[in-house]
This record gives sequence, C-alpha cells and structure tokens, in this order.
Amino acid sequence: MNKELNAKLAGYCGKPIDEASKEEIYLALLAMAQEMSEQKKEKTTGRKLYYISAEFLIGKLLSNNLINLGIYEDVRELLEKAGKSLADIEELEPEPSLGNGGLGRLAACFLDSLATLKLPGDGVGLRYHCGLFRQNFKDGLQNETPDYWITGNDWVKPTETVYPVTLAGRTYPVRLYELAVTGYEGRTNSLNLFDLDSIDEQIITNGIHFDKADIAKNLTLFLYPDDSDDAGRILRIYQQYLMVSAGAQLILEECVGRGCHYHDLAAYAAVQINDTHPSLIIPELIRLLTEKGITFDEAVQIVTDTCAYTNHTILAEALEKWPRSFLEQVVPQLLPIIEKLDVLARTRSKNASTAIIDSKGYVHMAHMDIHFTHSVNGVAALHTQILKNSELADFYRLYPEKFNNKTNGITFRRWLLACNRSLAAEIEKLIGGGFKKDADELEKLLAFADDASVLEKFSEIKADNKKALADWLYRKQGVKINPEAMFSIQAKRLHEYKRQQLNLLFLIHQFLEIRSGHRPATPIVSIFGAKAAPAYTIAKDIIHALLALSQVIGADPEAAAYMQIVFVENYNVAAAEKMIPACDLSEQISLASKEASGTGNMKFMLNGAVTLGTMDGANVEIAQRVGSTNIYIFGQNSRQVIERYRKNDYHAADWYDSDPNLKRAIDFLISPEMLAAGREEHLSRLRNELIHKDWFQTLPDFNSYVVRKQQAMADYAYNKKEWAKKGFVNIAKAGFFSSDRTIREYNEKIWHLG
Ligand code: 26V
Repeated sequence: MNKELNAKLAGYCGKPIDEASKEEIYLALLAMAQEMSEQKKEKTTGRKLYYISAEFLIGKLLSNNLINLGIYEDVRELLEKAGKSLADIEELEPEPSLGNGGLGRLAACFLDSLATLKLPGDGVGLRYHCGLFRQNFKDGLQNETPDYWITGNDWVKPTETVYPVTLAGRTYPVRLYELAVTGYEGRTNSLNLFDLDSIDEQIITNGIHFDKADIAKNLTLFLYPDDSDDAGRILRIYQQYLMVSAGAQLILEECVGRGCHYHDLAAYAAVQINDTHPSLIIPELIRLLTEKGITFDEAVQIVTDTCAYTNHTILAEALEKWPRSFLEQVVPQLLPIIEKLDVLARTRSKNASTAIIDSKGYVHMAHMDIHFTHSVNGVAALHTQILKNSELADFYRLYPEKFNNKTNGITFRRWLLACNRSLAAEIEKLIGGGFKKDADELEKLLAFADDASVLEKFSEIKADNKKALADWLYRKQGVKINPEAMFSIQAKRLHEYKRQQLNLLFLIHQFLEIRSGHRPATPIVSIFGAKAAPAYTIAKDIIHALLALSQVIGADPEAAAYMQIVFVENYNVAAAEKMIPACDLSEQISLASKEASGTGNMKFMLNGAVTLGTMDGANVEIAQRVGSTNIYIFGQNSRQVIERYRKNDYHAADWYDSDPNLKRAIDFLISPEMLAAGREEHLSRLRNELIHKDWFQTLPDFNSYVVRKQQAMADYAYNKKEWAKKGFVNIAKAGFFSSDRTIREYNEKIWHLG
C-alpha cells in the first residue's frame, strides 16, 4: 500500500515527495483525497435527506478525510520517511468559517455520521466569504476582523449549476458549490453551499463593516451580520431566502431527476430544518409546488410530510420573528402564502399564542415550523421536556404526536480518533477497534476501571496532551502555562446564560482567598475560548474582566503560583481539537433550563475530562450515565429556575447584600487593581449588571459552585488514582453520545431514508 500510495502522491505532486514543499504536498493530498472521495459517491434510491442549516462548522478537513478514507497512518508514515510532517502540513489548511457554535458543529457531526452510516443525506447552506469574524484581543478588548478563509485551494468547489433567486423583485443568479463529505469507511455525500458570483470583499471597511444595502455585493460576506439595526435584520432575511430558495430548487430538481412527480415529493425527500433560520423553505416549497399546478391545500400537505423541524434554544431573543413589512420588502412573493398559512393555523387553534402572525404584525418562524412540519424535536431529554411543558406547551397540546426528543451527539472520528490519537490507540489496545463504528463498545473499558497500570497509562496520555496544549499556547499566544496544574476549560460561545461570569466570580474569590492566606488544594489553569457577538455589550464586558483579572493575577507572584487565566484567541474547531484532549475539568455551568443540550460537554467527557456542571441540557444525561461519583453537579435545578422566573421575584441585590464572599468578589471588579488593568466603563457596567439584573441567576449558584469546584480541586490534588478513574469511567460511558446513535434515531423515527 505504501509504495502504491507513494507513487500516487508523487504523481499528484509532479515530483518525488522528498523534493516537494509543504504547500505542494498539501495540494497533492487535497487532490488525491478529493478523487478518492469522488469514487465513494453512490446512487441514491428512495428517500434522501436535505439537512438545511445557516451554519456548518466543519473544521479543517485534511486529517479527518484521510482517517475516513482509511489512509491516515499510511500517509503519515510515508511523509515521515520523506522527512515531512503531516502535522505541519495540516497547519497550512485554513479552517472554513461557516459556523458559530454548537448548532453549526452539530450539523457537521451529523453529515459525518450520515456518510458513515451510508445514508443518503446532504447538507444545504451558504458559502460565506468571511463567515464568522476572526477574534483578537487588543488592550483587553475583543476586536473583530474578517476571516478570509477562501484561498482557491479549498475543499469547496464551484459547479456549473446556477439557480435564479428573486430578492426584492430582482432576480440574481445563485451558484451551487459542493463539498464532498466522506464517511468513515462509508459513502460520500455532499454539502451544497450557495453563493453569488457578484460578492465583493472590497466593500468591507474598518473591521467587519460594509454597506448593508448593497445586496449583490454583500449577501454572503458574513455569517450573522450585525442585526442591531433594521438594515442588518433585513439582510438576514435576504440571506435566509437565498439559502432556502436555491435549496428548494435543488431539492425539486434532484427529486424530479430521480422520477418524482411533485405529488410524491415526501417519498423522495426529507427536509430537516435546523433551527428557524431556514424556516422560509416551508412557504417557498409551497410556492414552487403551486407554480407546478398543485393546489394550495395539497402543497401544504406535501410540505408538512416532507419537512421536520429541530428547535435548538428556548431563549426568547433567539426565537426569530420578523416584522411583516420586512418580509413584504424582501420576499413579497411569499407573503400571501404566509398569510394563508396563518389563516389555516388559526382554524386549528383559537389560541393567539400559536398564531403565525401576531397582533403586532410579527411573523413567528418557529410557529410556522410547528404547524407545517410533521416532527418537532428538542435536542436533549430535559430540553424536550421543557418545550412540551412550558415554552411550547400550547403547541404540544395541539400536536402531541409531533413532539419528540433526539439527544445530540458528536462524531467520534473527529473528537477522538483525529484529535486524540494516542488515547484512541490505547483504547484500541484494550478493547479492540470495534468502538470506532459501534460507540457502545467503549463500555468494555469498565473491566479495566480498577487496573492501576491502565489508569496510570491514561493519566500519562492526559499529561502529554496538557504539555502539547501548553506548547501550542506558547507558540500561538506567547503565554506559558504550568502543565502540572489542573486544567479547567470553559470553551463555548460567550453568553450570559452560559455564565462565564460565574467562573469569573469564582476566580476572583479564589484569588482573594490566596491573598488572605488560604491556598487552594492544587494550582489551576483556567482556560477560556469564546467569541462574543459584536453587538453584545455585556458579553464583551465579561471578556474584558477576565483579561483584566488575568493581568492582575499575573502581577502577583504568590497568586500566580496557584492560578492562571488564559483566554484563547479566536476559538474555533482547530483550537477545540487541541484544548479538549488536555482538559481535566470541563466547565458546563449554564443556568439550568437554558442550555438546550451542549455538545462540548460530550467532547470533553469522551476525552476523559470530568464535568463540573449544572443539571442542564445533556449534562443531565451524562450524570445519569456516569453516576454521581464521576461528575460534580451544583446549583439550582431547572424546576427551581423556571419557578423563580414564573414568580418573577428574583432580586440579585438581596444575594449580593447577604453573602460577604459574593459581595467581595463582585466589588473587586472595580477595585483599584482591576481599574488599573482594565477600563472602568466595562468593569462597572458588569458589576451593575450583576447586582441589579443578573437575568441568568449567577448569584444564587455562586456558593454551590465554589464548594463543588473546590471539592474537585481537592480530589484532583489528593487522590490522583481516584481522579484518573473518574475520567476513565467518563470515556467508557460516552458511547451514547455518538452522533451515529443520534442519526440512527432520526432515521428510524423521522426520515426513513433510502
Ligand atoms: C444564536 C445567536 C447567533 C447570533 C448572536 C445571537 C445568538 C443567540 C442565540 C443563538 C442560538 C442559536 C441556537 C443554537 O446555537 N443552539 C445551540 O444548539 C446546540 C446544538 O443543538 C446545543 O447543543 C446548544 O445547547 C444550543 O445553545
């Protein structure tokens, strides 16, 4: 194999490998992997899935694709023999900037699992030129710049296919781009991304600003353009319609090509609507079907049978609703259809809370989804319960049969085999390679949970990964961290409900404790990775406070010996792949009821970290599986939280006034030291927010968080073997969280593919 591969790769390079540059080898590998993927395309028979999503956070693809094609080790070895390093070559690959957080990464994991399970399922989305902004820190503040990830040498390839899409009365040609998605020993599916040829990156000025009105030039520049003004909100509707209209045309064309007669569309296509960003596909499909001569009523039935909707959040501000006037401006062709759907919905329920168009003229996208799809799912057991019992209770009464749960999952190929090769190899030595395709086989590890030499080996792997992370951080950001310390990691979008501010208050508390002579059980390095939405003021204040605190601690040698804060710049998939294998303590500390699922929690668990978390999202299911001795749970539960919101009687100031530790930590935000390291505007605003608002109830959970975290630190420090066992049991119990399991469930209960 090696010889053959060597010749093949040299052929793509046009010269012997040892004479080729890293760039030449990268391009050769790209071309070779693409050709091999192409050969694994299969003819689709029966029903095919279209997973439509505004985000696909796919990460770099080289390693992943080589693993999935079964040639990673061979390529690595042959490069090594030629004096080259595959890891160095991987560094050359830009990460596609096509997603923001868990929702987009979930879509990418699902595509991997679909292709691995040999199911016909493509993605549909947009090819953003600069995607989500690139983050850097300057003077303790987040700076946003465009992320130019498209180099011409990407995995995403233009096609000759162009669809007409009419926006505000003008028709634009929309080009289809394709990215091959190769499963692990599976088939190749496609991620279909749409774009306009007329986009002009030159119109970006001053960071990530641009003329929001110049649609032909700006439409696919950024993911989530600033929507703090009307022009920005209207731009989001333009983007959404571009995606769904081109997507709907692609779906119909493919199905007709396979013999579909429009009436039987649901036998050929399953459309999964990933949150509400693609919801306009419902009226768009109805519009296209009625254009083909199908009656409105039948079109509604066909679309309902074809489409299913996944809800990913209960946060009110993320449940999209658009003023009717915006839709009138951007998609006048859809408005009559949406109005008819509203009338139809009102015949099914008199309840104003389930209307599509409310009394103020807002069009509620989620409501349209629930009425006119056949399946509505939440993404973790608790989340689905909350949807049924509170957030969407009126809809649940109307359509109990539509509601179902599909607990999220992650692909073990990327989040174990690729990012933690030594751990994967060690697991394989113990239980064989079956776990790569049947994740439940990880449970076989339990037979070794008390084997000292096995636990020792796993601790060594963790220690090596921590050193590798320390080296990477030093190279990337010039910071030195102590690899002997406990690594606590909180890596996720910056949002108040996720409560990075709770971690901040703990760190201040710990710092002040050290100052008053109480040393912690172990030194701790607290690592953060998070982007704040550009217009999200308090989120940016939290980043600022963490950066300022990091400086204050750094300037105090006694404290610095025990604690360090590192904020990883521009957190993305590549950073996650370095951070997750090196984690001891996984911070999953959202306010109970607010994190729909979380998927980072699963990635950390799979890599042997122990969770410190609330009973929220999928943490609940993790706790159920690992048992109370292998997870640190704290804080109010979702029932208590929901009750507090219902009674509307939470006053942060009462907690601030009555808990001296809490008061001391909050007031430290505006201490002379912090004001010297940071800026008063940001620090005072954050302090005021915590004392006078604290919408996500940070203060009531402060004490139990401190107690549980200190317990975890003591366990880590004083009983290394027990600690190693906790991490080990987490790995063994992670099988349920494979996205292969999730996809099988979607397929059995909703899609019925093939
Ligand atoms: C998105 C955005 C994007 C622009 C800035 C403001 C903002 C606020 C909220 C959202 C939420 C979008 C929905 C989402 O990403 N949900 C996440 O979905 C994951 C996959 O199901 C799940 O694990 C996370 O718990 C959930 O937050």
